[in-house]
Amino acid sequence: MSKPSILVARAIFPEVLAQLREVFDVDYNEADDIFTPAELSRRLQGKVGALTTGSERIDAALLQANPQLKVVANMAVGFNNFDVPAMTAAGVQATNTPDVLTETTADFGFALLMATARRVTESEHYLRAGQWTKWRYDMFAGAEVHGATLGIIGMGRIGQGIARRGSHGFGMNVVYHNRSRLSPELEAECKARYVSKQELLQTADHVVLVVPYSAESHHTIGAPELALMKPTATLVNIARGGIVDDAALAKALAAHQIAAAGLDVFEGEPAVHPDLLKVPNVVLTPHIASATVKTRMAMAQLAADNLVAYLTQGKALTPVNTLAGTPA
Ligand code: 8YV
Repeated sequence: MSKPSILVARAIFPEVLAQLREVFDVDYNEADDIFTPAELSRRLQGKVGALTTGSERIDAALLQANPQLKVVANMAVGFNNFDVPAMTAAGVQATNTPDVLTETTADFGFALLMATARRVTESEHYLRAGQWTKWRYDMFAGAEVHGATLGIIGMGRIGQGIARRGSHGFGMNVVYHNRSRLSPELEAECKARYVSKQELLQTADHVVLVVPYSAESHHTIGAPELALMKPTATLVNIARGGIVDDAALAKALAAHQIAAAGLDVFEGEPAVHPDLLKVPNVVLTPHIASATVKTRMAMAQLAADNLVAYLTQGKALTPVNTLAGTPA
């Protein structure tokens, strides 16, 4: 009997690919390049499943051109590359990789916060450029982290992980803003206090963004929000490009309206707004918050397990949408 055909849309761990090849006939795109929408649609012809990596757009046009498609497993917790209502209407199961990346991503949020507040990359560039010839009392003097006020926008699993690190590890005063409040038990565990977005922006020394991307969260931080922040404050975005208006942020950084920013995600990435590359007070990383060997392996494994579970047993492990007739 022939095996069902799937597409693995970008390079993954060889061990995980080998497992998939035992069950499926795999069309593998080993290249690092992301497919254009037309290429993706063409490569999906005849495929019942796909493993995507968070950037491949799955929309109504693609689904219409590929009515045989049954499941798309995203190797990411975020799934803003999916048009979920269109997938549900087409009877296509969407899956993501929650939980396995929570702590690693929260670690990185803190790494970026520390690097930004303490001017780590800026000072390294200075040293590498041979400019370190003497010591000065104010050389790369940054902002305190311990004991400071940490404001978290988006209090899902990763936001809670950052809150715990801040309150328990660094004695920070943690405030958060979210669509809904946490339970009193979770607020106590995270030692985090719910405040309005305005209060958070006005009082936080460090603002970390961990909110999922949607039309509603587009430009959560733009010029008006940056104007509310303290001139000594730092901003960290480990959520998604588009949550921050990057052009407005570059202007605010150049004008020292806020002290510094740490960005792992960008509007239109992998392109980065050219004005962000010109300002020294920003730490820039190429969307690596979940990038430890162990976590990326766990993400790939879970995405692959979702494909196998859905296509062999009709039930995904971590579904994003609920389809009519799916077993509970
Ligand atoms: C991924 C992410 O590495 O999980 C997410 O939502 O942003 C990252 O962990 C990225 O989407 C590529 O898979």
